[in-house]
Formats: sequence, C-alpha cells, structure tokens
Amino acid sequence: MSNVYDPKSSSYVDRSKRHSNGAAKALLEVMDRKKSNLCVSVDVAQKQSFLTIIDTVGPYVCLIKTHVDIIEDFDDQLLAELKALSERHDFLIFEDRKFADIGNTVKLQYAKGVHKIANWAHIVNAHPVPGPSIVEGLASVGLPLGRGLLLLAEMSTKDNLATGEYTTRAVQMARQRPDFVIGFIAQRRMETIGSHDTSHGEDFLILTPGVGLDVQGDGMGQQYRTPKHVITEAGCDVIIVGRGIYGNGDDVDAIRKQAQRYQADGWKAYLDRLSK
Ligand code: 6AU
Repeated sequence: MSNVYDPKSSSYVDRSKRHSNGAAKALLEVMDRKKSNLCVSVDVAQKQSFLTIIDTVGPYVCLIKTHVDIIEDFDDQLLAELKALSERHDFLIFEDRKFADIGNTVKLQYAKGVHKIANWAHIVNAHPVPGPSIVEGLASVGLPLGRGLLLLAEMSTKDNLATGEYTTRAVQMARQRPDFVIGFIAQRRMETIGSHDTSHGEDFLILTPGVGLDVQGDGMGQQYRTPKHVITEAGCDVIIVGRGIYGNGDDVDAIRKQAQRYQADGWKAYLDRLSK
C-alpha cells in the first residue's frame, strides 16, 4: 500500500513538519541542517571533562545527552556553559533523568531541586511504569516551556523487563499525549505496535542507546548494535553513543575522530535507508 505513511522512508526534514511539538520539530530540523543523527551521551563525573567532551563533539551531533546527577562538582555555571555550547555548536539538550514516580513527585523533580531540569533540557525521558499520570505531571511543567518527552518503551540491556505488553502500553500512553510525548527510547520503530493503521500519519522519534562500532557489550549488561543495524535495518532515528566516543581516554583528537566516525556512519545508514 504505497499511500500508507511510513516514517522510515521519509526524510527527517519532511517529518519535522508532521510534529506540532517544538522540541521534536527543532530536533528533526537540526538533524537535517547538520547531517547528523548522532546523540552523544556524556556520562562523566567531572565538570571540566564534561564540558571538554561536549565542546569537542558539538559540531558533529544533533543532541547532547546528560546525566547531570553524575557530576560531582555541579554548579549553575556548568548550566550556563552547557547552554552557551548548545548555541555555539547548534545542538539540543536531552537530560536522561528517567523519571519514574507519581505525577506530583516528577513535577517537582523536573522543575525544582538543584538541577531545575525543565529550565535547560529540551527533552527528558520517563519510565511508563506509573501509568499516564507520570506524563500528565511532566506535561504540566514541560509543555508551557515547549519541551518534549520520550517514554522508555524498550531498553538495551540483557534480560530487561520492558517487552511485550509493557511496550504496547507505553505506546498507548504516548498516543494519548501527542502534544508532549514526541517518541521513545526503543530498539525499533513503534508506530505499528498496538495498531496496524498507520494511514493517519503517526510519527514517533525513536532514539536508540546501545550503539557501538567496536564492541558488543560492556560486561554489565549493556548490548551494542551498529548504526547500520539500528538506523537502516531497525528504522530508528537517532543513535545514542557514550563510551564508544570517549571511552578510550581524554585525548580530544581521539574523541573528535570517534564523533566524526559515528556521525558519518549514522548518516550513511540513514541515506541507505531512504534509498531503499
Ligand atoms: O553508549 P554507552 O553504553 O556508554 O551509554 C549509553 C547511555 C547511558 C544509558 O543511561 C543510556 O544510554 N541508556 C538508556 C537511555 C538513553 O535512556 C536506555 C537504555 O535502555 N539503555 C541505555 O544505555 O547513558
């Protein structure tokens, strides 16, 4: 059926027009502008190392993913510098907070505390385990600021529990709030789950962790697939790469080379998918 809309065969820039959420639109537009579907996950504990990695990989990414609660010398200056880097290098910021509590608690965790995540993160994620109230709580803070939410419909780790009916329920939760839930952390496309009617043009952003070119795991349950597998074959949209980029030490030239390598590989995988 050629008239059935399929995000897998549409360009990122065309897909940006289908999203009403500002963060989703902005992400798809920057992916097109920079020819990058690479998100670098900066999981380091020192502020200086965090900022140096971001400044080094910034030109090659569409998105920087943070875990700010890992940073030992966190302060407000770090956030000012992160924002400045995001403007200088033209990328969005995704705080990988993995909210998982009742609506009232996640609302406070998102807006308040030391990190005030809603003030600076364009995108955050949440586990669907509490049910739709988690989305409502987060939307009450994030929507007025133009933010977007990803639900964790699947995980990359060995023997994880986010499968089957759990994944289906996550997709159903997203369908209830298309203004705020822009997509998923998942390992494949989600539009056909729980509904085979894609003719109404549903389009989710699929951001995929567990991506590596050189190793298949980390000895702690993480499982890696290549950009070709993730983007061309599974049809996901953004590759999330952490230690594959900076895992071999602090040398900025080596980090830059790895970022360029993953950007090129991810973009080639996307072009291959479009030409199919
Ligand atoms: O490339 P890595 O293994 O060094 O880092 C992967 C990053 C980490 C994880 O917290 C995160 O991706 N992650 C997530 C996210 C993004 O939500 C979900 C998941 O299933 N697996 C996973 O690794 O910062």
